[in-house]
This record gives sequence, C-alpha cells and structure tokens, in this order.
Amino acid sequence: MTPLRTRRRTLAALAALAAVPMLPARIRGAGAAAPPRELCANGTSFERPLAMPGRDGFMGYYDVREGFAVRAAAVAGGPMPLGYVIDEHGRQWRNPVLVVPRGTAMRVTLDNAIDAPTIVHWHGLTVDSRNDGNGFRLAAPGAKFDYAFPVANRAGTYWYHPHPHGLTAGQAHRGLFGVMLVDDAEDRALAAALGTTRGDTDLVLALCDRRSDARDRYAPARDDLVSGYLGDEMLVNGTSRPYLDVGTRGYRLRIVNAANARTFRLAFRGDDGAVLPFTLLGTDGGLLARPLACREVFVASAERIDVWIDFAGRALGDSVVMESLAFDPMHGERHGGHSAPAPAGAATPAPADGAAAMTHGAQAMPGPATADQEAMAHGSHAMPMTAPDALPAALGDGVRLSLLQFRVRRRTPASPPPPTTLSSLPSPPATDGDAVPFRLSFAKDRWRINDQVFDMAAEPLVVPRNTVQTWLFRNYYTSMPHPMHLHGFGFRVIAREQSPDFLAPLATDNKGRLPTDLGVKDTVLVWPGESVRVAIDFACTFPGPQDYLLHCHNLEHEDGGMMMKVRVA
Ligand SMILES: [Cu+2]
Repeated sequence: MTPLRTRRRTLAALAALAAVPMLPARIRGAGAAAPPRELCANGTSFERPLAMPGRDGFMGYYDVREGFAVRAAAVAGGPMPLGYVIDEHGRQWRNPVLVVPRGTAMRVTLDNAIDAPTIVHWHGLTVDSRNDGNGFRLAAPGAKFDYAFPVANRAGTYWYHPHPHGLTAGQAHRGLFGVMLVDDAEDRALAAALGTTRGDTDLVLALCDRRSDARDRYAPARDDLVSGYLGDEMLVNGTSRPYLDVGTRGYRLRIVNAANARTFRLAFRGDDGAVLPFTLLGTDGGLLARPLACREVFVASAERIDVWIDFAGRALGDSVVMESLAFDPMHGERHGGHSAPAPAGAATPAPADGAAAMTHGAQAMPGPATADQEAMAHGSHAMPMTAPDALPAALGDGVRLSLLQFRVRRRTPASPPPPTTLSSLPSPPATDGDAVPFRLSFAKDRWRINDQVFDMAAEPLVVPRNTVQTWLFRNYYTSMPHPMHLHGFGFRVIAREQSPDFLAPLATDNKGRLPTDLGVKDTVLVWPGESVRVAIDFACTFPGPQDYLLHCHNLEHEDGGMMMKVRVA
C-alpha cells in the first residue's frame, strides 16, 4: 500500500469517526462537519490571550535601522523549542517581527547556536544568490554567516525561515521562523487612512500547527513525508486556542501561514453562525491595487494575506471567530471528479519519448504514468471506511478549525473603510515566448518537478536575465495541492485552468483567478488537476549568474526534493 493510500484511508476514517462521542472533544469539535457550537464557535474553547507582538519578547517588533545579530538557538520557556533571538542593550526579542523601511541596507549576522547546519532565507525578498539564504551556503553549528543587502521590495508582509536542504522542515517546525514587515510611503499612507497602529489595530498573526502529544519534537512518519506534517493543535503567534479583546472598529490583520504543510481556508464567523465579509488588502508581496470584498480565502504554507475586518456595529460581548472552513484537501486525489475536462490546447505536449498518457475516465494528463501513480489513482477506490486502530496524531488537512476568537469588549470610534485605491500595483507584465512548463508529480515515493528530484549538482534551469517569462505549473490529477514558491522574484498569476469545482465561486474573473491571485505573489497553490500560469519578470541587477530555487513549500515535499535550481544569467 502506498503512503498516500494509507493517508487517504486515515483521513476518511477520521472524518467518519468525527461524531463518535468517545473522541476527545477538541478533535471531535474540529473534525466534524457540523460541530457543537460551543466547541467550534464561541465560549469555552478559547482559553488564552493571544500572544501579541510588543516592544520586545516573543514576536516583538524590532526596528531594523542598521546591522544586527540574530542567533538561531534553543529557547526555554517559549511556545517552541527553537527560536531566532536578538539580544540588544539588555532587551531580548525572540522570533522578532522585523520592521524594515524599504531601501534599508540590511546587515545581519546569523549566529548558528543549534546543533545542525542552518541558514536564513528571506522569503519574498529580491536579493542576490549569496544573500538569499537558499542553502547553497550554510552556517555550521557554532559558525556565523553575514548578510548584506538592500531591501528593495515594496511594502508587504514577508517572512524568514531556515533553508538547509533536508533539514528545513524540522527546524521551522521547532520554531525557527519570523515575520518581516517592509514599510514604504504607500503603506504609511494606508495606515494613516485606516487609523491603524502597529501592534494594536495592525496585527501580525502567524499560524502554525503542532502535535499536542509531541510539541517539541519533529518526528515525521513515512506518511507525513508524503502528505506533509500536520498537527492537531493550532497555534496563532504560538498561542493555542487564543482570544483577543477588540473594539468596535476595523483591524488590519497580516496573516502568515507558517505551518509546514497545512492549508487554511480562512473565514470569519459571527455568533449567529454567519460567515462575515472582510476585505482583502494585500498578498505575499504587498498591497493590491484596490481592496476586494471576500468571504473566504485559501492560504497555503508560506502564503501571506493582509486583511481588514471591521467589528463596527457589533455589540459588546459579541465574538467573531477566525476559522478555517472545511474543504476537500484533495490528498491522493484519484480521479477528475472535481475538475472540468481539459479544454483543447490547454495541455502541454506529452513527452516525445512516447510515454503513455495517464488516463482517468475521459480525462488525460500528459506525462508518464508510474506504478505508484496508478496505485494511487485506482487503489483507493476500494478503501473501506473503517476505523484505524488508533487515532492519528494529526488532524487532517481540510477539517474545520477554530483559530482565534475576537471578543468585542470596548466601544471605540468607528474607523473609515479602506480607501478605494491602495497602491500603484501595475498590471501583470506582458511575457515573451512560450510558457515554460513545470509538471508536479509523484513517482517512486517522491514528489517531483518535471519528473526530477532535487540534486544540488544537477544543471540548473537557466533563465536569461531581464526577460519576462510565463511559467505554467501543471499538477497531476493524482496528486495533492502544492504551494509553489520561487526565490528572488515576485510574480503575477495570469490564469488558473482546470481548477477544482469548489474554486469556481471564488474566481474573480474569467481567467479563474482567485482574490489572492490579484497581488504580487511568491508562492502559489496549485491544486490537483490544475494548471496555473504566472508571469515572472526576471529583471536582475546583480552581476554574474544568480542561483535561486523553485520548490514546493510543503516543507516535507521540499526536504524530500520537490525543488529545482533556477539560474538567472
Ligand atoms: Cu508539495
């Protein structure tokens, strides 16, 4: 039996068991389609005040003005066993929220005080290969690594995390990650218009999950390496089941999915059970041109969203819960039932080696079908919906989750709505030449890009500098969702094709683009069966060839080699 089949059965069995009373309340509440309201909506399940970034301490705001030193180290007394630590003038920050004005010449010394090689990747920033933290250079235990680069990106919610190949997932899971806010004139104008204050009405929310029976350990089983490491305990800013007291005004939330593998379908729900509207202000690489009214957005690993939620009109005592709505995670997806038939001409040409197309009913995907894929495709039809011998340690991807309760506790003056223009975001650039295809597949127990597993010594994909290319990510039907991340370059989503049916109501245009596709992206979720076209401007001012990485940001997939070297030359 392949791991994916095992996973599929486990998830199906978990779903089937969700209403059984003997299950622990937390698992029952989060996993059921219609959970008891007191468990999933309001009331007793939110027990701890949300850890709020402050002047220092855990996730404290650190104003980057000049050089600083950060230590990757074991930390005691924190929510996670590892952290990034800054000690300065008797004050300490752990996993600081770095606040960086655009244009800052950033100088950072990473001090590796953990017992394994590491390096920091500045996720979303446009820097040269040496400063990217891509893992081609590492800091050995006890060693230091010096970075020096200008922060050229537009304002946005970026983040930083380890990138030593093969060790990334474990280090990130044990606590090595932090958020970086780049600031510029447009963003300051928005803050003034919204009347927001950082740390009070402009909040950072970093989401991740942990296993409640092994919070400090990272011990993936074989299944976890295929599906991704999921926890049963959701943390927001390191806090489990958190609440936050708010006033009757609008709040700006910069939400970072720092989970290894979990996708969130984020929404806000009021006491009456209704899903509330909110406004999308920005995505990975900063503000949208215009605010967009939404009711839900998918946020995959490493993606960020910038949202505005208004509690005006709520009565004191009301609460609003930030949730992840239930969704079909499409793990080990086995046929095209979610997807429209492939339109003529939409497919990339099949390989010239005559490999058989993989066929599922009336639909065909190009590329060789492997024994593994065939097993995934057809074997799981027969999986019985029986209970596993023991409860899985993790809650499956796609189960409904309550993440954070906002408690309306004080009456405050109402705040103005977001202005109709947020930023001078240009339209996606026109591209040159044919689309460059990237097939996402599973074979011989490994996730692959264009049938290859990452090899540090392999010839890179070479992109001529200062060209604008279309890249086409094509995910097999027999696959799972992959959040694809490119280092060094923001990109724009041009179109989604053959998307799962459940995305159709969320599309903003006839190109199938979702709300989060309208801004600058560095990570894009590609669902099984789906093709996503993105436009990438490889403008590069750094001298000489620059090596970057394209990879899946499901960290287990990344560590397993779902990664490719890209050389801009
Ligand atoms: Cu993946």
